[in-house]
Amino acid sequence: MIVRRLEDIRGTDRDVEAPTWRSRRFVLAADGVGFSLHDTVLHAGTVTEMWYRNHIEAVYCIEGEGTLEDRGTGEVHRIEPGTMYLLDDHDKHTLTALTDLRMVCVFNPPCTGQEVHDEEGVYPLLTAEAGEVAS
Ligand code: 9YT
Repeated sequence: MIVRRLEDIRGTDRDVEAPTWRSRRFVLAADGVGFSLHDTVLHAGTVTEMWYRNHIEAVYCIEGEGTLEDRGTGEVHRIEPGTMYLLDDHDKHTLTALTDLRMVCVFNPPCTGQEVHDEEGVYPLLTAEAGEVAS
């Protein structure tokens, strides 16, 4: 059994800052369980284009308000606490944070913690061996 607390992750290499978000990674590929689990805050007033070409992601909003655009269909969904979206078809999407948006994210295959969004918002497919060391 593994128990981790947010305060233990803060300031470590599991606490990653990007221009529009900060993500605390509770579970990563190196944990060897087939998914990763992230607590991500998208900063108020930001717009983030993403496309997880290599991953399936489920996202559950626990704080804040925003919108999610499906760039394939043009559909726009309201995001608020209690809303979950599942990117089950590698959907290109845009997340607009009207306030700080706090999201619990699950990725399969798991993120290693070393991924960086490329210009299309894609994460490369990395393996635990290429990525971080288990802790
Ligand atoms: C909601 C979302 O996908 N944000 C991007 C960050 C990602 N969850 C991560 O790398 O932790």
